[in-house]
Amino acid sequence: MKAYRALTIAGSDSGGGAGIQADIKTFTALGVYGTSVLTSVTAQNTKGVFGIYDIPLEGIRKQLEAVMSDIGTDAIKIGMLSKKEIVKEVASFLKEVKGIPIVLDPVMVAKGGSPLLADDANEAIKNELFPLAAVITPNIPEAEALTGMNISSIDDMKIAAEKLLSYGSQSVIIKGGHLTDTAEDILYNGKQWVSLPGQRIETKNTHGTGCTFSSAITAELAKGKEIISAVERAKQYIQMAIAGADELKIGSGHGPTNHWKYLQVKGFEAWS
Ligand code: PXL
Repeated sequence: MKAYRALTIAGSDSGGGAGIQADIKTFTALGVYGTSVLTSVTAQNTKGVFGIYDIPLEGIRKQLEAVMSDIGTDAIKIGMLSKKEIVKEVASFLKEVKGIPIVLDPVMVAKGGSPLLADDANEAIKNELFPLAAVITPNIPEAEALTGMNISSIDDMKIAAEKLLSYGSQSVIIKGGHLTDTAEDILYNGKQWVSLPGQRIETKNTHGTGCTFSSAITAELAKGKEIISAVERAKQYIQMAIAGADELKIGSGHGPTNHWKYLQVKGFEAWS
């Protein structure tokens, strides 16, 4: 037996609900061995972001080299990259890594609205990293910022998905959770449209939802699943994590989602 491996390249959330903490909890819950390359350290809790400290470029490259030269990985997730220089450093390393699916979550703001990346990082992410990605996972505000269009319906989501796909990733998922009457996500790979209907769950405890969803996709791709079934499994995982969030009672602000819920309901499914 050999464990599947997933690498997250992302920021640290000291509060444990988002960033690499969410990613590694999710990888673990889905039976995948997680490694991490930290890009920034945030001082954060459920109430807000109190500081962002970027890791020096050399430290990012050394972490990438350390993980990949020994452990390797079956899939890679990219989350918070706070500035253009970090995007370029990560992209220059990943251009040489062939045949490993990359899930790119174009993280822009934290739950409470604090920006997590510099304005000029967006263009760099689009130009340097989208072409390397198996899938990108923007939410509606991120898709609006990346395409420059307003998105207020499923039809708008489809137009935005086509536009985003033209920037070079193999597929695009736009997460519909910010549309008022639906939590439907749309997946497009240039040939097929897949609708992932959601169930809107009323809770303020949704901190780290985007990180958790994209790392669940990464874990499933690491196990060798095709993109559509990986995304369907990840959607189940995140729906359960949100549905179970209020049970945790962590912090007094926007609490984390429940990374164990899927395990409680489905049991442990490593190497399935
Ligand atoms: O969910 C976006 C995100 C990504 N990465 C880090 C974060 C957050 C949101 O708070 O803290 C480190």
